[in-house]
Amino acid sequence: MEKEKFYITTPIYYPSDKLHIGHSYCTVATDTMARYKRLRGFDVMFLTGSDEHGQKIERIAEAQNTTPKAYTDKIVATFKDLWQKLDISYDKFIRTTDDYHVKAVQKIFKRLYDQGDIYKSEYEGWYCTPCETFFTEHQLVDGKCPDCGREVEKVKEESYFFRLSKYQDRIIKYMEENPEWLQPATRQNEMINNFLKPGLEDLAVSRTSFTWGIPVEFDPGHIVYVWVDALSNYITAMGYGSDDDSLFKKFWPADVHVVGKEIVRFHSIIWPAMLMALDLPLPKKIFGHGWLVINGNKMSKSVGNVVDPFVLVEKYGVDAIRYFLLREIAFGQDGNFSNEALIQRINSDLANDLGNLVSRTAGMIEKYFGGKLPAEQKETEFDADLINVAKETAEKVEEKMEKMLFSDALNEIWTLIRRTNKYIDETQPWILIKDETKKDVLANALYNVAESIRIVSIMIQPFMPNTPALIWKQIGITEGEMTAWDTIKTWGLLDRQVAVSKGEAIFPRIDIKKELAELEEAMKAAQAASVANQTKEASKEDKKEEEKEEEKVPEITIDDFLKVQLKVGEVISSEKVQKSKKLLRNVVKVGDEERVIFSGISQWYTPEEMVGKRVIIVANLKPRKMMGEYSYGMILAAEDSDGNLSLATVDKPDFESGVEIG
Ligand code: ME8
Repeated sequence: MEKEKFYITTPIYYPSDKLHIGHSYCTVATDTMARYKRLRGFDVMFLTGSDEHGQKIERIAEAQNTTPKAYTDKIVATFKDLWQKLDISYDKFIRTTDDYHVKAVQKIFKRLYDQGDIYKSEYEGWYCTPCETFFTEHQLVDGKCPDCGREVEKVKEESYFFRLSKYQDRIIKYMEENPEWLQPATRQNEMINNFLKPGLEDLAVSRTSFTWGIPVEFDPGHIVYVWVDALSNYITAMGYGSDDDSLFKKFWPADVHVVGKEIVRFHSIIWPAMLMALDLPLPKKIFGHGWLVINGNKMSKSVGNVVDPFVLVEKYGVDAIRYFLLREIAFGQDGNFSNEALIQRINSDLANDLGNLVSRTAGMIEKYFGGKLPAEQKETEFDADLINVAKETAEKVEEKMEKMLFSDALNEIWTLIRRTNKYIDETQPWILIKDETKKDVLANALYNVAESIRIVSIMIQPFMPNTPALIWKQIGITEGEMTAWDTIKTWGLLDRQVAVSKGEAIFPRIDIKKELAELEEAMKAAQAASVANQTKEASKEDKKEEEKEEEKVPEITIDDFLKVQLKVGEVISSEKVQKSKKLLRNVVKVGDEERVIFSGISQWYTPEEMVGKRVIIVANLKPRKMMGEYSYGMILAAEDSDGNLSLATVDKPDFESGVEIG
């Protein structure tokens, strides 16, 4: 019987010379899904690649005194190296500089032109080079790029336009009829309300002011807009527009495009419109994941807060990193990255829960039975529940994986791991061993634990490509029938006379104090150069403080004021901090981000009163550790002479959050 196909893609990456763990997140998640589908018997096509054209790359190459192609060749090599280190099992890697892609994009452009979906006109507007995106005047925020906040450039040039507006109603209808198409569901509402309903304008799809791109075949002074070039990769990689389109026929439409939330707009509006114009079916699903953030800011090279994935993999191993990324952050939401959280997860989930379970079990079978369980075994009263939890876990894991809820799927697997550890505590092998007549009960208990480990080891495969084999070695099985995915639903497949060979700990514990101290040391070293300077500054600061005291309310310049970034935030949850009389822990939505902000206002506001309030926050305040957690900003309030407190707020109750005040 022919296998069912599954086509999954990551975005194609801009060649950045600073790859960070945020980039890896999307690819690790996509890889996990691809591995899962392969294990379930699908014929999988997993596509990734590089998005190499555009003015941004042209300028970087120029600055580095090299050609764009030489620059991208170098970076693409580091991509491939990173994907290898992270065990990314892609089936195809497309480069937009590949000849077949260039030719196919030219054909696509020509076809759209011939049929009237692309026409020539003049473009006047704003262009954000880092985002490679055009904006109209009214789309800018404070005259800056609405996506990244950077400067935009005025461009006026002859340009080809794609009739995006023509497809607006069809896209809205499609989204409304297919509410599961764009995930998570909130992203769909955002697209409809913020972009589609206000009206789409035709899209400038060619440039003439630079040359690094795919020339329009019939008008070579024009370069194809980089997003039209890039989005086409999902079909050109399968041979669309080439002499051999058999892969395209087999795999299109894609089952899912996995993309970061900031590029959902391109994938759910421009891409479907292009496909509709080409008379092709739309991808079956688009999943817009959240960002890895550090102290509330998206990890990105321009912010300067990137964490190097090569270093992390080297230090903690690839399986631990993959586990952390998918366990810690609910797929679809933003999640904070910290070394502390990473080490804690490694110690508690991997070393304690899983690692310990495996080594304890192999150790006991070795110690009590010389490495092999006897055939005589007798059931215990605790078996039924363990077996039941294992069965339920198998079902739930599949259900969560189908929805790409990776963190939830891992949570289910860990429920079984913890239940198995509890089963050991219930059956107490160390007591049973003392009673010669209970050897059969002991053997049965250890068998059940080993069988549960087998089931766990199969389910973790999509997430952790290397750990399962280490476990199988310890419980005496090899990859094959016993490790096939479907066997997770059948209890008792493992040979009752399990023969173990205890090995090294699969996840050694990390001394968190020592590790964090080392990291701190490294940070201190980096700061050392400025220490002397700081001391000088400190005495100056003291002086300034005294002066301030004298002045009471010092005058500030407009420049001083502009240093403070005030923003509108919406409190989406709030709770009292247990050990504090004054503090509330608020989660505040500021545009796309969610920040934790502590505020000493619990005497005046209950958590219930806080939720839904639009507050004014100081957004660029250095994060402060309070009650063991960082607070990212300050909520502004005024206190009168009677000690009454009132929050500063905006006077329209539904005012958009994230907007800057000034
Ligand atoms: O957008 N956390 O490429 P890109 C999570 N070339 N994901 C992150 C992240 C972070 N901190 N930083 C980046 C492009 N990403 C286009 C795509 S597709 C036809 C063209 C993710 O290299 C980001 O969300 O800027 C995106 O999904 C991917 O990395 C590539 O980003």
